[in-house]
Amino acid sequence: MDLHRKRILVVGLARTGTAAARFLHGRGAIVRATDQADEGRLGPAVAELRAMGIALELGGHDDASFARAEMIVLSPGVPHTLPVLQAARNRGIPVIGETELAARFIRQPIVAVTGTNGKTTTTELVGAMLAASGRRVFVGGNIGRPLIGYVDAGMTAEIVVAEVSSFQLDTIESFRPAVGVLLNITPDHLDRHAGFADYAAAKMRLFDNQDAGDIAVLNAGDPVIAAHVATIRSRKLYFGTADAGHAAGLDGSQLILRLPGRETSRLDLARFRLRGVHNAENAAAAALAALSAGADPAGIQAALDAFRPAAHRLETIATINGVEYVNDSKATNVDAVRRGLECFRSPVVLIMGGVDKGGDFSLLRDAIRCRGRGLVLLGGSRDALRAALGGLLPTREAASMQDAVQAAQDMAVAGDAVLLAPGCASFDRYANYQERGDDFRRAVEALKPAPNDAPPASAIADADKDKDR
Ligand code: UMA
Repeated sequence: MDLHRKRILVVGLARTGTAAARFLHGRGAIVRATDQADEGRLGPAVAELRAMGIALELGGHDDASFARAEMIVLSPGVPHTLPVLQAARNRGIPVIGETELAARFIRQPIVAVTGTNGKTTTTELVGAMLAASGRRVFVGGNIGRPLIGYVDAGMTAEIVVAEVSSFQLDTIESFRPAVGVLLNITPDHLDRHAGFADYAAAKMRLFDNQDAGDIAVLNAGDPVIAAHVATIRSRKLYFGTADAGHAAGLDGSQLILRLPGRETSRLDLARFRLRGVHNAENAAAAALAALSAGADPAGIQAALDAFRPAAHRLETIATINGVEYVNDSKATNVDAVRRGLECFRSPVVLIMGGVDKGGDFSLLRDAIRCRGRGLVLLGGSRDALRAALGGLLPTREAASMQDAVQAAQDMAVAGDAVLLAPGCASFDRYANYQERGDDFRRAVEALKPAPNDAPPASAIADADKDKDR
């Protein structure tokens, strides 16, 4: 793709947009970069772009810049349906996302992972399995490292492992992963997509450009995926329970991999530290993808044994007065909250709330009835939460994270857990879910433990004990 002297508009100047603008400028394009936020909110990367000679348009978008561009590159946070983008398309101006831009340059095979929940864990696992098998990998994408940065840095890996979101898939054209992994599809981001069908269709775009030589790794137990698989042209490998004979089968703490034309491998999940049956599924999906992309069973086993849970995902912060405080700030949609709750064997005081993404909170009623001790509502979506879940449990409202943790402490009794699982995005109060989780940690650390407080066994059940759920 020749970028020299091409007039390109980059829209959205956070991590992705600044990386794309730097790359395009370096390849000789005439780059203009715009963000609706003003410079004060955007940070020093934007000043660096100006110093490079890139024209900036901050604090809003000018329609004329869209009309004058020869190509428009979007950051994932910018809706591709904005009227000004529709108008540009109508004039014949190509509008692509940064993932598509990067895909046009990446020469190595790509393993791409998508799904509503578990993407980041699975992406990291695939990368670790390939690395432990001696392969040079770059791990990036929605995980927080834009793929265009990899292209800009000279593309020195043998394999690229990319987490991709529905936003990124919305704006691909030729992006073609050699291995595409689809973990699950449940409602999320309904504030941005035109409904659940549109969201599911975006996820399925992962397979749009694959052909019979490529591989699709699919969750055998997901009804929405099952309803869409007929459109996939590549070779399908399923993960699920072992008795069903899938390519990756879970049997208690065993993971059995049966790839056509290869010896069966049995992996042991006994030392795998991530909790919950959903994480065992993530491990199964990752193992299938890594094996298909050149990892060996010994490397896969080594990566499973060494993998450590990431922060903000069912992360135990402290046990105070016999109550375990668990940070699951990454649970930003309804299904993630349900999966998290189902990992607990003790009663839970649940802290929820934030920016409502249009999910149906009432789907949590059964899980909350089974395990809930109390509910604390914090943030913008409390009316929707109260309407869907009110009356099931004692419910309190909180004005700050500190209040929420205090209210949860008042409601919990020894042996319970307090779980931050918001079921919502964080943007009403925080820049991202990490900041929200950090705030929860600080609020928990400020609680005073009783003297001689002895931590009991964790309230969260292990994955292998959960397999009947
Ligand atoms: N903006 C505009 N005009 C608009 C809308 C937004 O100028 O109409 C500007 C905003 O003012 C802001 C910028 O766009 O300055 C934000 O762009 P961005 O959200 O794309 O920010 P990045 O930091 O580049 O983050 C993006 C992904 N963000 C989203 O998809 C919302 C990050 O995923 C990703 O890690 C990063 O690229 C690197 O690839 C985050 C996410 O929440 C973690 N993803 C969703 C998820 O996982 O559920 C999809």
